[in-house]
Amino acid sequence: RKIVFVTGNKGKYLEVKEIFSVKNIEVIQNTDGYPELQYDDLEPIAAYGAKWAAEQFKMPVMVDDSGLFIDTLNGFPGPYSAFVEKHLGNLGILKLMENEKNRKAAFKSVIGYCEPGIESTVFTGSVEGQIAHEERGNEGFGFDPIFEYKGRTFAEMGNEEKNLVSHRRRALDKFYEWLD
Ligand code: ITT
Ligand code: NA
Repeated sequence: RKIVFVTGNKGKYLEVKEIFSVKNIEVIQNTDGYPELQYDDLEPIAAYGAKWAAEQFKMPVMVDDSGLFIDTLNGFPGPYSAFVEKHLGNLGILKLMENEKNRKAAFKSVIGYCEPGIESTVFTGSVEGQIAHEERGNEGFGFDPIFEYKGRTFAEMGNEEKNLVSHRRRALDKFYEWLD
C-alpha cells in the first residue's frame, strides 16, 4: 500500500515514513503544498487541506497539521506554530516563558486523509509535556529541543523513542486502524 503525504516539512515526512514502514505502508512525499485556512483548531485546517489536495492532484492524499499548545499562553502558538517557529523560533518561545512556573504544554498532530469525490477524515493525536528552560538535544526538528517529555526533550530522545510516544504517532495509530 502507498500513501501520498502532502507536506513541505522533511521532519514530519521522515517520521511518518518510519512509523508506517513497520506497517508495510510506503509513504511518498509531495511538496506541492495546499492552502492553510486559519482556524483556532487544527482539525478544520487539516480537513480542508486534504480535501483541496485530493481534488487538485486527483489522488488520495494525507496531510498533517500540527502545533504546540502552551498552557499559560492560552494555547499559543497552536495553529500559528509554523509562523512562530519561523519568526520567533525556540529562543523566542523561551523568552515568552521566562520566569513562568507553569510550563505545561501539549503537542498536537491532526492527520487529514481524503480521496477525490469524498469528504476528509481527520485523526488527532496529542502528547503532554513541559516547555524546557533551555534548548537541549540535537535530533528531531522544529520545537523538539524545547519540548520535554518525562524529563527529556524530544530532541534528546531521538526519532526512534519519540516515534513511540509522539502526537504524530498517536494520530497515525488512529489513521492506521481506520485504514485497516
Ligand atoms: P506542512 O508543509 O506539512 O504544512 P509545516 O512545517 O508548515 O509543514 P505546520 O503548518 O503543521 O507544518 O506547522 C507546525 C509547526 O510545528 C512547524 O513549525 C513544525 O516544524 C512544528 N512541528 C510540528 N510537529 C513537530 C514535531 O513533531 N516536533 C517539533 N516541531 C514540530
Ligand atoms: Na504549514
